[in-house]
Amino acid sequence: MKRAVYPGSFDPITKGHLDIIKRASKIFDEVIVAVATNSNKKPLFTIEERIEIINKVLQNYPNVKVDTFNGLLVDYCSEKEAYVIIKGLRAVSDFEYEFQMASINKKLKENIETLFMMTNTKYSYLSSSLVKEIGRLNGSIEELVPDEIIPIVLKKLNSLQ
Ligand code: COD
Repeated sequence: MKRAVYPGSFDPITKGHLDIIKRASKIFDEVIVAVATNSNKKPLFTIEERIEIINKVLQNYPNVKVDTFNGLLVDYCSEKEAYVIIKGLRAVSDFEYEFQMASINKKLKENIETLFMMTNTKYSYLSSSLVKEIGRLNGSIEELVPDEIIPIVLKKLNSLQ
């Protein structure tokens, strides 16, 4: 079975993430969307909330699983017998960081490949941070996150104000 891991913070999942997941699910037998629990970023949603949100969005994709991991990504991949890490690339600005990550991951585990997928151009500006900032400032997030999670994101942002 060709299994790939798509790791991230997904705080929250955006239409850009979803586009990568949908495209990857056509290439691999199974895609694991792996939510990192040890991110340095201060999250808006708890890990449990993020898993619930992602499951809601991906309920019609039977070959996509949602999971969490802590520790090194490559160790998690080995444990799951997944030898491909999927990353999304938006712009040149993503490249330097992602190149560094792919190189260190290759050094840590040589049998694991990082596969980069170019963003759909209509989502090339999109990030979870932008969604949070726009929502917090009462802008429309309709084009940015999947429809079914808009109320969840707005409710969470409002609860913090
Ligand atoms: N279009 C396409 N792709 C996108 C878009 C978009 N609009 N937005 C984001 N993406 C891609 C990102 O480039 C990334 O590949 C993925 O989607 C997830 O994005 P985020 O922002 O949710 O996730 P990050 O960047 O915070 O995730 C970082 C990791 C958790 C993957 C990383 O920190 C990690 O691997 N941590 C585990 C510890 C480890 O092993 N570190 C490396 C060795 S030191």
